[in-house]
Amino acid sequence: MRFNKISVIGLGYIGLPTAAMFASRKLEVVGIDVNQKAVDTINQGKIHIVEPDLDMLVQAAVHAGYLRASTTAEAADAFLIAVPTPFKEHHEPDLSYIQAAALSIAPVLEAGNLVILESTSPVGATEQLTKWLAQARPDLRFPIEGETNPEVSVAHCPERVLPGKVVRELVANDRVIGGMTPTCSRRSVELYRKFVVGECVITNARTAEMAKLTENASRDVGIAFANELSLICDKYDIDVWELISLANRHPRVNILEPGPGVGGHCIAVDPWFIVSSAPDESKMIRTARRINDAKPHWVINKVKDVLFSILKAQPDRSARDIKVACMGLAFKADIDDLRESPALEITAALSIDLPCTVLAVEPNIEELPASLRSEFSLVSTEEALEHADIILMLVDHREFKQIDPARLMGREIVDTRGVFRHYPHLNRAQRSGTEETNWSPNNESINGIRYASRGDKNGTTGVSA
Ligand code: SAJ
Repeated sequence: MRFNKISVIGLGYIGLPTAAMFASRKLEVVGIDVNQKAVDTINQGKIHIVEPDLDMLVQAAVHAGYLRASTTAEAADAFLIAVPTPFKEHHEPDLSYIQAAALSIAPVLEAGNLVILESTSPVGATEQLTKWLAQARPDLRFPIEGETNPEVSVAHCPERVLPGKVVRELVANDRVIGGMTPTCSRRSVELYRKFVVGECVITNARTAEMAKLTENASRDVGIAFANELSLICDKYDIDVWELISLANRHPRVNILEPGPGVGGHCIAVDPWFIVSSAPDESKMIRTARRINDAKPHWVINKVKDVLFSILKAQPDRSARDIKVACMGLAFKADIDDLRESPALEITAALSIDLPCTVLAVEPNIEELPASLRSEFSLVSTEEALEHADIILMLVDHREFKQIDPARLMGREIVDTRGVFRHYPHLNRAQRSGTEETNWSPNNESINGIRYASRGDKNGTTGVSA
């Protein structure tokens, strides 16, 4: 079949790069989004999100006339739905965006069209999408309820690209393609072949839905293991980064990294789609979610411990005089995405709980979302390093890894990401904090950095959380 015109519904972190990728192959692409500002930005050849190389791709596609955006659906040969699937109360999946997308394209659907659901979805969602389309267009035949000769094909092809590497992974990653029928799968493969170099593996819609949820649940369980280790190490005064790097020298061990918690709109969300539909069977998946969700609270308590230690050691100071720099707000390194970010959650909680001044640093955004502006202020890395008493490292952004250790002189550090793990003197200090390393929290002889690993030794605290 010929795909002359492709429509992508939802121009976010997945939809926009996918639309640009088809356009880069000289196919006519129209992207549909409810956000007028995003539509206007894209039509100027610009982008409204931060993603490496995407700006160039979109600019080229728009200027060459292959890509444009609109708020109204129009007829096309193939429709790709890439809208959010958050969860509602009790962690149940919210399919309202998929339903809205279905209702928006239904009036322009024609016999011979292909509809692909890319949004990460609970098992059964593609079937539900097909039902919504069939209800809206009783004049067309859809691949449900034993229909042997559907006029419209429907498939699930979950996006699997990593924010920060989207452009590369869209082309290189294998795709799992689950059609409502084998023909739906084959037609979808034909479409993705326009730009996907990875393998397109065919299965059915339900298995494709579950495959995507399994990938993210597997990563969540792995991170929960690392986060649990960080708590155990804290208790035993062991450097968790060193521990993991040693264990990972075993040929069959590959432990992930601890952090301040798990963020983003995928890994912190998708495992619940399994738990909510199979609650009795999903014990490990649920426990992992809870471990990762609890980590931000643990970090908040660590900062409070550090604050109390400062006040104990310097009774002339009051908590109001203390400045806490929260380094990073995004949910992970080198992106601007604040959704479900543990760093943001921690920063907001500290600014509410503590009388201190909270300075937030996020090099990837220009300004704070309006809802946060009254809670804390956004400052540059430079300003934070100049004024902070406590440096709380929350995201391992490129800029933070380049901080000169000498700039940390006299500050208390809580490093949830191991950003400073490669500074040998800090690591030595973390391990012992004793004379053995010629270091103590009150002795600033090693680059003058006050940095202890865990616990409150000698009255001053720094933590590698
Ligand atoms: N994180 C850790 N430790 C680690 C790895 C990650 O704390 O060792 C944290 C990150 O800091 C972040 C969160 O986990 O807060 C999630 O980050 P991530 O890089 O693991 O994943 P996402 O959410 O950016 O993208 C994931 C990817 N899924 C897998 O790797 C299995 C991606 O391929 C998916 O396309 C994406 O979810 C999605 O859209 O579902």
